[in-house]
Amino acid sequence: MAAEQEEGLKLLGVRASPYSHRVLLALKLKGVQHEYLQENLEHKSQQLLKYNPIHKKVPVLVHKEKPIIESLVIVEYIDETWMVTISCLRSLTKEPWLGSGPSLLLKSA
Ligand SMILES: N[C@@H](CCC(=O)N[C@@H](CS)C(=O)NCC(=O)O)C(=O)O
Repeated sequence: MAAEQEEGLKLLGVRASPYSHRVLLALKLKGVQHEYLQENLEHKSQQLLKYNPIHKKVPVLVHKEKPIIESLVIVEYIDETWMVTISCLRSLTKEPWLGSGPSLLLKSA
């Protein structure tokens, strides 16, 4: 289910952009696989112009060909779309000394 949801997920961003970082961090925290497409704001790509034709800004998250713009809106979308998988919690469950505690956290996340 999660892998299916992640199919065709692209992030158009710029490394130096704090807004792009906000989105990257959210994807990382949730452990969501995606393709990162580095933009050059001096020469905006056809993809950026296609997916954000009015503002022509990054970040843009493209999920199943649907563009989502504005970093805070994107973070909210990520949070609502990938409710359960939080990679840092997932890795905690591999620690034998933690028992089943984090599993409970995962279920309620
Ligand atoms: N409010 C927007 C701000 C996005 C933004 O300003 N992005 C800048 C890069 S940091 C950009 O794409 N600028 C290109 C331009 O203005 O032409 C968000 O939170 O996503």
